[in-house]
Formats: sequence, structure tokens, C-alpha cells
Amino acid sequence: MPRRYQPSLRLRESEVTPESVYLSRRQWLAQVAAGLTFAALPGSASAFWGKESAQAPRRPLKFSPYQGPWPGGELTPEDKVTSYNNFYEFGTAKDDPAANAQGLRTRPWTLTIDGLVEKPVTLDIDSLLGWPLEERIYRLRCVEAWSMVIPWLGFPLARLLDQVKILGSARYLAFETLHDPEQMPGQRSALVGGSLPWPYVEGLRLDEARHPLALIAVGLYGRTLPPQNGAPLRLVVPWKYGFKSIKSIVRLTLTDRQPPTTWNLLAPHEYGFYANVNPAVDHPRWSQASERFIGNDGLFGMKREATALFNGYATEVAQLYQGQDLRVDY
Ligand SMILES: Nc1nc2c(c(=O)[nH]1)N[C@H]1C(S)=C(S)[C@@H](COP(=O)(O)O)O[C@H]1N2
Ligand SMILES: [Mo]
Repeated sequence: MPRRYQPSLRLRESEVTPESVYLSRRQWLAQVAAGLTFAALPGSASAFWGKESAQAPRRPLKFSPYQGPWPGGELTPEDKVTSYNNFYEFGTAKDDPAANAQGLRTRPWTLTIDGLVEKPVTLDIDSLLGWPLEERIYRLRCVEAWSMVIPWLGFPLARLLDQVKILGSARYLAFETLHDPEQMPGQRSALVGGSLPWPYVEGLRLDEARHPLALIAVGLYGRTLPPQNGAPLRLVVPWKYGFKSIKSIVRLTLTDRQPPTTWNLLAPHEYGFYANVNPAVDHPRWSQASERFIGNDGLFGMKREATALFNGYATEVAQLYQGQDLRVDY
């Protein structure tokens, strides 16, 4: 039987579990890095899966429950996570993706890993859904200064990279979203999708990609991803602005050069390659010092919170950027 989502996780940490039960984030990360989290969890080895048809409804996934530190605050309610979205392939308004993406064909779906590898591989989404899945409760901070806390299901990006032998010359990982104007109205019309160059592309430095917090998500709130959140698989990089977390991925390419990224191509002085969340480096047109948290208060509730460096994950990721000037590498 697939595991049901634990309603307790909709409550605040203080209402559910004594704080001491949660590992410190550093302890937890050390375990993840050492590959111990799964070993420590009972019954997590095999995931529930089955064939899913093209427009199948979201189905429950089996996963090992989150053992890491609570990111603070409350979870963003599921209906807001799935109705307030950025996915320009389906329109530029926040409610466009939920309205326009429901016909996205997520089967068959393959992911190719190529470029500077010994031998490229192509993986089927149904085999990836058979991998052990874990829950990760992460803060998501959009560059537009709103934020959510979302319970994702997935596996470390590093585990995907383990499927290929990466050549020594590789230094970056490039990501690509599905390019299918027939299915994606925003790719057919600049009026619908803005003037973005398609397909949507993103990139990480290889050490960033291998960081244990970098997640490939295949689900949220206990079930497979809805199309508007990037079904059937998307990236989640919690210490960077949301636009780095590219949706509906079909290709990963190992390269020796910093790959082009969509928002940087469109407005290079506003959106950098790194895009690390940083309250001290403002967007040219607005402050990044605080954010509007989308929680239970209603979408336009005025709950403003201070923005944290690296979105609160500085202890884990700051060492990736040692010696870099974060104002230059914005
Ligand atoms: N392919 C693609 N990926 C994308 C986007 C997009 O327009 N197209 N928008 C990005 C932005 S700006 C954000 S904030 C997050 C939003 O993810 P969510 O809708 O699941 O909250 O997706 C990112 N990934
Ligand atoms: Mo965003």
C-alpha cells in the first residue's frame, strides 16, 4: 500500500514533535552526505510505483519521512503550492499554470544525461519513480520576493549524476525543460509566455549540483507532482532563487563552460547565473531584504519576513562560495 501523507506535517513543528527529536541541520546533512539516511530508516528501500497514463491524476508515493531539521514556520497549504505558480510555458500570470498545464503529457517521459560523460544514458520516469524517495521540507524563495515552505518528495540530484561516468573536464551541469510548443502555449506565443527564449534552460556548477541539498523532486505533499509544479520531475535548489529550480526536465548535459540560463539571457543585469538568495544584494528594481510568506493567512496576507542569506541554508552551502564576491557573482 502506498503511504498516506502524514497530516501531522501540516502542523507547526512545536505542535508535533519536541525540538530535540529533530536532528540539527548540520548533523542531518552529514548523514545525508554519508548516505546514511536511508540505512537508518526502516522499510524505505522500495518505493511504490505503477504505470501511469498520460494525464493520470496525482497518485500517492511511498517515501521515507523527513528526518532533517524543520525549516521554520508553517507549511504553505497544498492548494496554494499548486495554484500560485511560475511556469511561463503555460502563461505569465500566477494562476495560468494551474489552468493551462493540465493536459501536459507526462508519459512517456525520458531524461537524457549527456555531454562530457563516458556514455550518455536515457532514463525512463517510471524507473526513476522506483528509486527510494525521501521527503524534503524546504523553503522556496522566488526572486519576486515571495516565499513558501513545501514538502517535496524526491532524491538527491547527485544520485542521478551517479548514473554516468563524468569526464574530468566537466565543470558545470546544464538543465533543459521540455520544448513542445504544441503542448505549451507560452512557447507558441510571446503574448502568453512572455519573451523568453525556449526551451527554458538552467545550470549549476558541478559542486553545487553534487551538494546533498540539491534535489530532484517527483512529488509534493505525498503525491506525484501536478503539471503546474513541473511534472514529472523538476529541480529544487533551496538556497537559490526559485527560477533556478527548473521544471519538467528532459535533459542534463555535463559541460566545461558555464551554461546559458534563461532569465540571465533575458535580463543579465537583473538575474545572474548564481542567483543565491541574498538579502544584501537587491534586485535593480526592488529590495531583496524581506519576503511575503505565503501561508495560511490568505494569499495576500501581509506576513512579511526577513530574507536570510542563502535562504537560511548558509551553514550548509556557504563554503561553496568561499573566495567569491557575492555582489559580483549575483
Ligand atoms: N521550465 C520552467 N521552470 C521554472 C519556471 C518556468 O517559468 N519555467 N519558473 C521558475 C520560477 S521563477 C519559480 S519561482 C519556480 C516556481 O515553482 P513552483 O511553481 O513549483 O512554486 O519555478 C521555476 N522553474
Ligand atoms: Mo521565481
